[in-house]
Amino acid sequence: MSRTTFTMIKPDAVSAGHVGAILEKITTAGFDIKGLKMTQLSKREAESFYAIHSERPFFGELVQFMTSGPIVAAVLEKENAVADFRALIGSTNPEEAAEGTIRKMFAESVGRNAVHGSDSDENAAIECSFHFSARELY
Ligand code: ABT
Ligand code: MG
Repeated sequence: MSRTTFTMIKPDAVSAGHVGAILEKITTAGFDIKGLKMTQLSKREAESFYAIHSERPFFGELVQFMTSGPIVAAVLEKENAVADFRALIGSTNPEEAAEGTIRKMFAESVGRNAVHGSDSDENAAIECSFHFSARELY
């Protein structure tokens, strides 16, 4: 099992001013930040990042939302990183997210849900290298 996962603080949470509070939750939960950057996804980048959902009815809105403003991307390290981070962020739909999870605290809706977390070790590796070069990781 890998010790690495990837997260994005999404445009809704960045524009609402939640970056500091979310990073605080992440580090308090025991994750080390190995890489961190603010950036804005192009339409092409968002379409490629979410290509798995390209046939879903919400794809257009998803790409529109994810390109609507800057995001904060981070590479995180911890024992059992992928599963532990998914537990920390909570369910995709904030109405179903457990008390104390990042999405329960900061997400507006299923489509504007504050944070992304990789769903497998394989995708974590792909997503980390999508956003960070080796010299941007510490
Ligand atoms: P991500 O971390 O963004 O991948 O979310 P998560 O893995 O929890 O959920 P999935 B199923 O991967 O959803 C991807 C994005 O699609 C949005 N979405 C999903 C909708 O807008 N409507 C829906 O009905 C579903 C199932 C939520 C996710 N994100 N954003 N932004
Ligand atoms: Mg997902």
